[in-house]
Amino acid sequence: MNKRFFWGGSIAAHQCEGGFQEGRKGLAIMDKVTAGTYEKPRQIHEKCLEGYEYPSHTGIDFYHRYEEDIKLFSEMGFTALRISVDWSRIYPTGEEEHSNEEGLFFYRKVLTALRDHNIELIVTLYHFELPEAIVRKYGSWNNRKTIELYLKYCRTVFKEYKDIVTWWATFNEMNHLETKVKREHDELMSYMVTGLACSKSDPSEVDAVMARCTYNMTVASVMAIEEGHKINPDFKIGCVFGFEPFYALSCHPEDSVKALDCMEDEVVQIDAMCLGRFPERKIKEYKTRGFQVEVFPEDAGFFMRNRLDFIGLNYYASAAVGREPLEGETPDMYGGYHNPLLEKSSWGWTIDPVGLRYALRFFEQRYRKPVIITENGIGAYDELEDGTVQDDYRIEYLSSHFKEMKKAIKEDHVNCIGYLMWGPIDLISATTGEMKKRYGFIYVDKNNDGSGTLKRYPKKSFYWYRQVIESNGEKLDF
Ligand code: BGP
Repeated sequence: MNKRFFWGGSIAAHQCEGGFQEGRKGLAIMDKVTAGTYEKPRQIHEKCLEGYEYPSHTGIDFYHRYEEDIKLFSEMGFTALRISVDWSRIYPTGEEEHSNEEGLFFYRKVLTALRDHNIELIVTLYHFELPEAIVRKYGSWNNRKTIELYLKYCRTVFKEYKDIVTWWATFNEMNHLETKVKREHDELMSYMVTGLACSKSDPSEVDAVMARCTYNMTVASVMAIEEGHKINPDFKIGCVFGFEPFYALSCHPEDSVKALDCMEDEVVQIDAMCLGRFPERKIKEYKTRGFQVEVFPEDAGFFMRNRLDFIGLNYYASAAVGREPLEGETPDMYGGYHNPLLEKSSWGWTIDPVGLRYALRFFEQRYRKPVIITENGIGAYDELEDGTVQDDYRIEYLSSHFKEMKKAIKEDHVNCIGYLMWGPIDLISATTGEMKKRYGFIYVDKNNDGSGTLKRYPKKSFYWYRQVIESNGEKLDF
């Protein structure tokens, strides 16, 4: 493994910060989503109501405890941490003439603390954090006005931190719009990515709206790359995608074609940002389906001039598909079915370490770009006993994935330059809104109903990951 390999973790503002009414932060889309559980879906409210728990309001209180948390990451030997900046802390409604100094000051403190601990900063500019005023006033990414507002926000953040941040990601997982949202109009997923809940849109319009959001966000990403490189040509600007390899349910050739179709859906925007043009196959599809997607003549130039410096890969699971839907089976988050040969996590996510190697190879063959694994991990029920958690299951999950990542790097010569574990400290689950779905090396004493001391406790995996990092991925035993 390269000596400068990034070893660390990823967190997102709305899942950890809290302090939602502090520092003149505006209301963001996830501030209106309630807590839920695996069985009880999160609700999206028009306005925050009395008597409901909205987990983003308090998060794990990273807003006040970031110093303590960064110290713990440093004790594990992290060489990189991916955080997100919450747009609504910088421009509370998206439209202010001047940026919010308090918001910029907060992130400067966090970034400086990371720097002081020799932790490389990787900053995501949009991780499901959109000022809700933009949704109400302009209809979110369905309107090109949002591109303009996003670029203004990006310019502010790029300029403000140009001397301390090199690594940026324009968006997190916008590609879900082409998977679960397109196939099943998944409400929470469409809302997380755009602030528009599919089920609340006019059914005859919803596909066209999502197609426009897909296109506009993709253009916004390449435009932001251009802006960023103007501000500092040394910036490394990437984009983060959720990717699930699809296997064919049988060796029927058409099942294989179906699996390929599903993977192609997942990479529409990666193709656009790496290959220099928005995929022709999509433009044709939009036309055939009668959607009016506004394509400006200058867009082609932005795609051509601005390619990603790296790809961020969020990998959790693989899935299987066949020609026909499987009777009685519910498709997963990306629209695939559970592979009967593999185990599932307690939340039904397929556990497939080999899928990580497969995904890395797929990316290498298609794009030949550096890849950072920007998210991976397992959500599990943890028991705090005597001030720690014996989380052998987490260690087992991670070490099996590391073995496959190492094969991809050493045997397949994939250019993977870092591994960032999702949620190195327990935080709010995005899809279920609960605390009980824990990923971390550090346990946070907080319950689903918001109660708890918020005290932090290193788990067994904390010491194990430290040994992995210290040995640069060589010592995986425990
Ligand atoms: C990714 C998101 C993260 C994170 C992760 C795990 O798709 O980028 O924000 O939450 O999934 O999902 P969950 O928290 O629902 O377990």
